[in-house]
Amino acid sequence: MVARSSEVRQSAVRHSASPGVGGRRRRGAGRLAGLGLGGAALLVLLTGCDVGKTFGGFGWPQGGITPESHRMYDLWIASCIAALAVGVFVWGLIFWCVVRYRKRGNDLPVQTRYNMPMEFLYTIAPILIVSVLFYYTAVVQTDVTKTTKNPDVTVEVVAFKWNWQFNYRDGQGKDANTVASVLGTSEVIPILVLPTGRSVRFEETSKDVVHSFWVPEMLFKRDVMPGNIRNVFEVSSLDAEGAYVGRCAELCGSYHAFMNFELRVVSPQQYDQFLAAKRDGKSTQEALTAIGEDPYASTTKPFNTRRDTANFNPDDVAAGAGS
Ligand SMILES: [Cu+2]
Repeated sequence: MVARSSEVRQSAVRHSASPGVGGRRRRGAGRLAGLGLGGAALLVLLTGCDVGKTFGGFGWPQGGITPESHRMYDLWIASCIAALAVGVFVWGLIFWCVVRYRKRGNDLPVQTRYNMPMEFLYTIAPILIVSVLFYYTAVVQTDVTKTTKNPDVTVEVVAFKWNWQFNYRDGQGKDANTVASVLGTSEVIPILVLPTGRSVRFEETSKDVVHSFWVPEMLFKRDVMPGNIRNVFEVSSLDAEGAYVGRCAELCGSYHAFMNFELRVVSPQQYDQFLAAKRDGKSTQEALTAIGEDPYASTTKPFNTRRDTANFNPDDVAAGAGS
């Protein structure tokens, strides 16, 4: 049966005009729960925790080797926890409303339009959440992209179709000099040797098109641009010795997928010896052997470019086509 409009209006007014002590208590409890969840999320944001490990990093790669990578990881985990807290709170409210206000008769449920405290809460709560997320994102981003005046090591990363050259520099900027260099070829993967515990500045430039310098364990990649743009970023230290694969992460042409390199993190003493050996004119492989390291890359290997065969139509080659 459809109620007449005058009955509906009276019923609605009756309900909304007298919410009673119980209604006020319920609203107060809801606000308290919201504040509690927000506070918990903030606490996690501030302190960081191991929840990420339990949930596989919420999709974020784990195993970063720089302090910067850990800060980005913590931000991601805290953001996920905050999003989940808000989500669980909203889901809870939805289910609570479904059960609490399920249809019991033909009376219209309590109408809460123009409820100023509610409207205020709906507006302020999202603004607060976004502000907190924005603040911590800005803090972490500023920290991760900051550069210093005197980093311990400066490397010029030169990308070209389709390999890498790493130049160890005696200062910053274009005018500094290269004191040693590692050049990749189709047969030998270039190995970028760097020390633990020292700040490293990467200055990137490309000889042709846009490439992208990416070591997954740094959780950071940055485009390598041609021309006068010299992209620069720093890591305050590398924390774990080892070999890490590096890749080009920008589609740059036919052999883009072959543009791998290796980052070899060694002790500061080994690094100094490596640089000294390179300065003495030794090859990269000889210098690596001199410091007791594997002379060749262990995380990736040169790809067979098959440039001398028609790799797309081998049958045509056999038949003599195109010769
Ligand atoms: Cu590339």
